[in-house]
Amino acid sequence: MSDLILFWHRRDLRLSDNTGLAAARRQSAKIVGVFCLDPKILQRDDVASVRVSYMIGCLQSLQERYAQAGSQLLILHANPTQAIPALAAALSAKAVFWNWDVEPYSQQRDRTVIDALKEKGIQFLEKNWDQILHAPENIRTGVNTAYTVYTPFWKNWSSKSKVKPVETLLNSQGLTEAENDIARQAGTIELPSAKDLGFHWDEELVIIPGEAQAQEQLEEFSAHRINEYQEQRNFPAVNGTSQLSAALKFGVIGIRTVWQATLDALQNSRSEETVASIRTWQQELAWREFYQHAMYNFPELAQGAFRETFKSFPWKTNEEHFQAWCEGRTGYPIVDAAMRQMNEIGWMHNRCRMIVANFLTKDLLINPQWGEKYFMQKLIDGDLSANNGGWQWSASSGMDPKPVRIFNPASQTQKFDPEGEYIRQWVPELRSLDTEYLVSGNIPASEREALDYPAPIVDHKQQQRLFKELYQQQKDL
Ligand code: FAD
Ligand code: FO1
Repeated sequence: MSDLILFWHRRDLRLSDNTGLAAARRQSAKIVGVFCLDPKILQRDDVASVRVSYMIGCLQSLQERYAQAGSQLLILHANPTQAIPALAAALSAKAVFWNWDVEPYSQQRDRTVIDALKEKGIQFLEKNWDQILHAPENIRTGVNTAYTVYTPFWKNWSSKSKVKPVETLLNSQGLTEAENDIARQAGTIELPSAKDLGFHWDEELVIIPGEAQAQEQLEEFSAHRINEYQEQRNFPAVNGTSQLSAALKFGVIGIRTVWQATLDALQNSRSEETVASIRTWQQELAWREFYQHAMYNFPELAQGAFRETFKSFPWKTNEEHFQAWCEGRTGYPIVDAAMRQMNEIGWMHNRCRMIVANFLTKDLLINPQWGEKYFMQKLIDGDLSANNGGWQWSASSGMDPKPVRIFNPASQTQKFDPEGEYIRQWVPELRSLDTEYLVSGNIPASEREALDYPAPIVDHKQQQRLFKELYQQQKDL
């Protein structure tokens, strides 16, 4: 057995502030990375081309980082439950290390890998968290149950001290020529392009892949925009949020580094407003963690509604309405702008994610699982826990103490896109219309027809009543 530790990357595509990688480096001077392109994930029907393109870009950049450190990132394209233990055995690695993940698929995959490694007498790192600041086991209610409500979760979570960023892998020995040959025989390949894997994204990526870019984005945001976050974050026409979600999804930046940036910003803060803004951004990071803990504690969330009332809700199955929603042709300008933003660039502003999710479930009365899947098919940051959490929150089917939440598209536009700037950007055929029409959504029929813009596919007031009736019936069952 050699000194080699294989480090298996999955959604931690970086060398800096990586807890598992730092633990590996403490135990050995020879760390070689491996990423396994997993057909079980890549062949699912909810994988966005834009997300795979971003991931491949991050892998390219990670390969460069490994080369600079004196080592390499190997690539496999196979079932990891066989390929990872087989590669480790072929290279006589003493251990395989990786960071744990909350997703149900991950848990099952990793247990199988652990069994195979045990059989081969290869060590592994026991349940090491990296994506989150606190292990789910450490954030429990007074009666030792998992939280199902955000506010008390936040109180507990934010009161706990947080680990500082861990050391970056700066140097490591790599494989010898002979070991490289062995690795090739064990199935390692050159990194394919997203296209080679069947994913076509020809547009420029809205988020540039790679660790250096994510770090730069964090520095830029936490030096300036974080101070106005509370005020700016709700306006989709404004660049008021960090756009770090894809980097956080794939662990292209470490969460401890992100948290430290908020502490530094607080320290430099000169007014109550900036402190409040930074705290608000910290709360968003806590939402991310709340949903990850929730997925870990209640894996059944991935299968459907959390609340009993919604487990057998009579959702409509109107394919035409669903298609109009997907394409951004509902006749509701704010909904259409948002869907077109996502279809075109693979990212959507949070305010708009809430508006369109609310519209699909409360106005079209369509099962949130349809929308959840469509989001996963389109988003660069598509993430099971955050997406499922966001959809269940919007559908009122999840962990939200408010029984029913209904958004009125016109009042949302009035509050958050009062000049129709965002609508004009994403629905070009409406650019020349008076702002009043864009905001109210009451576009005269003659204008609509001339612009080839659809009439509203449903009536908001009527659908709101219908939803409430159905909800009441379900509750009374
Ligand atoms: P910022 O406002 O800068 O927030 C910083 C970070 O905090 C984000 O990058 C993200 O990691 C986290 N965060 C912020 N808000 C939330 C939230 N409500 N829930 C969980 N984490 C949050 N986020 C995803 O990362 N992936 C998804 O697939 C996803 N799907 C969503 C679906 C719906 C229906 C809704 C309502 C929200 C969804 N979100 C999802 C949460 C949120 O919309 C995005 O994280 C946010 O818009 C990303 O932009 P940002 O990085 O500029 O966020
Ligand atoms: N992780 C992998 O280890 N291999 C992959 O091929 C892979 C593809 C992929 C595509 C889209 C996406 O959103 C995530 C992807 N991931 C991949 C990361 C994945 O989130 C983690 O592997 C999880 O642990 C799976 O539960």
